[in-house]
Amino acid sequence: MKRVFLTAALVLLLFTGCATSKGNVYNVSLYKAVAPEDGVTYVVGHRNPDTDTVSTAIAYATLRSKLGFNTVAVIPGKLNKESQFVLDYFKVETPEILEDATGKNIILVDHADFQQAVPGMDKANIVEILDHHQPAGLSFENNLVYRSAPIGATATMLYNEFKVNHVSVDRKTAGLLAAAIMSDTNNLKKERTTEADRVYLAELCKKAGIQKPKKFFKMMKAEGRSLDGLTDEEILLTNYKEYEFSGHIVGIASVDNPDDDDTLWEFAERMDKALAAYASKTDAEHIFMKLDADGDEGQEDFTVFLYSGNGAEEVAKASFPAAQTVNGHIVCTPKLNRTNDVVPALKNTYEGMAK
Ligand SMILES: [Mn+2]
Repeated sequence: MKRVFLTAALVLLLFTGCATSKGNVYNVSLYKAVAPEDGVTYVVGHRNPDTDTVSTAIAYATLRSKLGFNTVAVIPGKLNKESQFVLDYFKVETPEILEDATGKNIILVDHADFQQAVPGMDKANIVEILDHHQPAGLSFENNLVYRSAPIGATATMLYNEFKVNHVSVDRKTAGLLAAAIMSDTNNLKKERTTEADRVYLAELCKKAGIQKPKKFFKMMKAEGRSLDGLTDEEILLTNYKEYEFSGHIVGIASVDNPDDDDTLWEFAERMDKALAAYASKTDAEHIFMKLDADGDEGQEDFTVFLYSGNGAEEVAKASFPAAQTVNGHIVCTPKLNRTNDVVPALKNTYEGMAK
């Protein structure tokens, strides 16, 4: 009987990874190894922040604070409407904006790419990265903790951090993380959604008191999609990221057609102009926008692929050879996903140009 108990205890210990009252020894050791001698460490996500990036910055600062580390969440710029809705809904205060990362101790969440980071990040002391994207040619002088996983949301990795550290997730944090998983996976419908995203989302919804996840997701999306009061440039920047492909700096925006399809082509014209105007304000050589629209009854949803910059049209056409031309615009059916379709296709085209 005694032996059975001992074996059970040992197995439990192995699975929990040496839990202590202060959390998991292994993880806490990692945090300690990178903790700056003094001062605060800031957690920050990518520019033009989305719900995953904001929620994970807040959640990670909460977790590390509970483990005794001086960690503060900041945001890289103004929140989009969806994220603002989520923070308001769970009564979470909006973090301060970090304008310049120079000389600061930093944890990056939801990106591993200077092109998408707060200015000055190349002169910051980056101690940790937690991300679910492909790393983009970063190199560091110092050693750091770098965790990356090919899953639906950084929020899924974050919830896992709470679990392995044996820190319970409060209602607000659970709400932020649940919303983030829904947002990044389009409520578990995106291709890169994993079993972990599914299982964790269900657990988080329970903890957050979200009884009807589908209804919550719809409400969140409706708030996010509302373009009321936004300028065309703000619409463009609602979901905009910059990348570097073979030495070319490239911006990719993603927007949903806000109204019914009658106004789609008018909206596309407006966005065309917004792209051209924004092109003069950024370092990006080419800017693209995937404008997603609903198909007619029984038809597939599609993407209108807009572009701006010298040579951008050729890149767009070479990247999507199967696209059709409708009303003078490049149209891809079924609709494109930025991570799975647009980024690899453009990357490939620029690589080909470099040869
Ligand atoms: Mn994300």
